[in-house]
Amino acid sequence: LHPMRALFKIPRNPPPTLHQPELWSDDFNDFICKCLIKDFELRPNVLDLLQHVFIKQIVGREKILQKQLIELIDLNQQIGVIEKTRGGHMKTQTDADEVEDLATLEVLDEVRRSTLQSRYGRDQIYTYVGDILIAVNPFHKMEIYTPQYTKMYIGAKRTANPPHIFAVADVAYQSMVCFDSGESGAGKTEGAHLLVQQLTVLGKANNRTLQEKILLVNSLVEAFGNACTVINDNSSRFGKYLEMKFTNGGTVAGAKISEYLLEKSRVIHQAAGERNFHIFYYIYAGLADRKKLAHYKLSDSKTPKYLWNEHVKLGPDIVNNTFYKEQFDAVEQCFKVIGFTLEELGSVYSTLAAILNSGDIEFSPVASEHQTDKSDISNISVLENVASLLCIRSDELQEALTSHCVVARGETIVRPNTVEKAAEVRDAMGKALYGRLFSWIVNRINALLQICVEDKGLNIGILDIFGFENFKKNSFEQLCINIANEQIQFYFNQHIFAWEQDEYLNEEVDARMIEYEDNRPLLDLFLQKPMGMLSLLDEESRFPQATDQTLVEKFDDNLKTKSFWRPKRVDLGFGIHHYAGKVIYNAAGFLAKNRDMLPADIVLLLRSSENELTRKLVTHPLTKTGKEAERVATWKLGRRIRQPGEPGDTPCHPRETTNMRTQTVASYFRYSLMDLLSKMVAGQPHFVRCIKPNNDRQANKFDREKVLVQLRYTGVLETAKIRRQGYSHRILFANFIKRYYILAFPAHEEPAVTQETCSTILEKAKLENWAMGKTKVFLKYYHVEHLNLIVQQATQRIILVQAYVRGWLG
Ligand code: AD9
Ligand code: MG
Repeated sequence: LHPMRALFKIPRNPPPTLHQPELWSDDFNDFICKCLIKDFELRPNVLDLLQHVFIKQIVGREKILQKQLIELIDLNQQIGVIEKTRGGHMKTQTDADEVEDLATLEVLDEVRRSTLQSRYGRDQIYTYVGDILIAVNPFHKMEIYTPQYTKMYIGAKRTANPPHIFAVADVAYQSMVCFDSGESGAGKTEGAHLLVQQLTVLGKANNRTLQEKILLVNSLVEAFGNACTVINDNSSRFGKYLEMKFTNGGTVAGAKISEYLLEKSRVIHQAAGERNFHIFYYIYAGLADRKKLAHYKLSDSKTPKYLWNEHVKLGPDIVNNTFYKEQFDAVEQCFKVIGFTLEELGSVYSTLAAILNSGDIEFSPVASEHQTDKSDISNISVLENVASLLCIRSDELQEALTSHCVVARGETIVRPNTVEKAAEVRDAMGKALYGRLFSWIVNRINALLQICVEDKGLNIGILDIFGFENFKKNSFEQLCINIANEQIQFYFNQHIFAWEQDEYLNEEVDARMIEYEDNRPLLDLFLQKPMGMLSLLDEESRFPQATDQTLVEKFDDNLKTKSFWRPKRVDLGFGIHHYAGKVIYNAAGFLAKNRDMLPADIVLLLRSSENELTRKLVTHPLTKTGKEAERVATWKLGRRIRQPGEPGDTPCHPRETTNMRTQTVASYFRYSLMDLLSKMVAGQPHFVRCIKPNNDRQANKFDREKVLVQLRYTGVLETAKIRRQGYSHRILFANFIKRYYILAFPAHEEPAVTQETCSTILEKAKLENWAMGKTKVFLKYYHVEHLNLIVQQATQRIILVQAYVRGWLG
């Protein structure tokens, strides 16, 4: 043992490094005050140089040395200040490229972006901005999701490993994770998958099959809810909220999916270059492979109309596609593992086949002198196929397609449908069947995965919705999608600001100084009752005489805000200045889409099906609330289906007319949004902001402009703005004084930890616009920059003095 160690009780522990400044600075104060040296080795960088000298010279010279050491240590302490501030801010400015958390940067957008870019160039696709994770789509397979990575992130401190989606899993308990961004194809769905993967490992179930099932659920639901678009081959066409339940012991105990806003219109029509939902192609190829096409009334040479587009013109294209076949096998396997019965599976296939067949039903005008608006079915065999797949009577189906009920003079009569109207009913049936099938599958999955869940256990919600959309032509679907994004953006703002505001409130700091882009007025524009856009839409939808034109005029008359305008030269056009940019919508079809009417004849007919699933699709209390089915069911009780051969205008039972109104899409949408919001509010949300680096889906290509636009959309730049406008730094009095007191007080003095001391320092530094809380100093980013700068200048002088002291001691 070195005699000095014994004498001064120098610990044998390795000296703390410069990276642990908090360890040495306090000890140093102690060291000065209490004895000459308590822990010599705590400051190796300067003092170890002097150690030998000190040991040699100490005997008999304690008093002098003590004084000199105090001086020296004082200087060291100030050097420490510098190192400490460098560690926080100064260093990060020069090393912006290395930064893993952009929130530690005090620099502007340009650097943030280039930080992302340099990181991306090194395949570091994840970066934090405070508690937000930014994920830049790599568009190539990365080796960072292996079991080793899984292990590495389990239970690790966030700072211990590079940013990663797996790190989110650990902090996500009892909270929700939101995947949302401005771009389709940015990687939300992929990210959500990875997160679920990690979560199922974390929540290592005794019940291994449950774990597997939860992983399968995602793929299954996506086969039905995703489709190939011009932007993304696997684009989510619905919003998905997956809740994973854990026991108090942290074991996965169950899962529940909620689905939002499935884009049903895709079933009957796809935009140029786009496709129908994946499952249709899978089933087509899969059934062909098993020689079962004929059983499901599908042809191997003629593509159903609903699947026809410029890429897939011929049956064989689909039939011979091995990828589709494999996917079909995979989907079927998922169904089976999750617990669907073979009978249910058969019914699902029949329903899908019925939808495909129904698209091929053709109508022709009936040549008749008096009733030119009548229609007839030109290909009865197709109609019969549909009827047989749905286990309903074909004559009744024909009747339901080619005629409808109207109320005239208090009496309900059956009127023939025109060819156009009949085609509308056909398409409405296809859309409704698919939408309800999707909901039924989701509900069934929920029932099968709802195993022994304790209510008290932990809950993690993962939200993966479709991002903000702005196409050449934007319709009702885009409006709904964008309102949903607006709502989530609002919540994002709330979350970021609520946190700030709370802190200001607690600290009694005047919070009015913070400005931010609040999209609340826009949400009111959409959602307010009774004068918001959705309410106006519902109101107009109730008038039989209303048209899309009157709807737009109604908007124009009632929505008096800068965010809404009517562009010239676009007949049914109206513009909305969304949070994420300006979008011009075309109101053509809004009323019909909002009414989303499935003629009661069809509902009644389907309910008479001999197939249990078909019946369930129209009676099961699905997510679209049981009310609709109930109302229709009441109405249907009195409905009598006209037998073939009966005269055209047949009076029906008066009860049929009671409350035929079903829930509109707008009101259902509002309900879903509120539901979603309540879930978000209930938990502490974590945001994952997915960024698409280029439009070509290419690896290693970083389009700077594109990324900047998205950073704006996703609010990352907003967050930066918030930080600049608000007080980005809140420093406890004691820490503040420790760091900056040398700017106002002599180095050896220890000023009291009070508001006054802090004010003195700030005034001495000639700073303005800071705020004083009860326990913290509130500073803007530039205040800190300035303070650090003048401390740095002071240090230059100290270093000179130090050199002198070293010389003296040497
Ligand atoms: V949309 O709004 O649903 O149209 P998403 O969900 O944002 O969109 P998605 O997750 O489907 O995009 O990602 C698009 C494609 O990017 C995927 O099919 C992958 O090919 C690719 N991708 C995304 N994330 C990753 C990743 N972490 N690693 C590798 C990825 N590839
Ligand atoms: Mg997606």
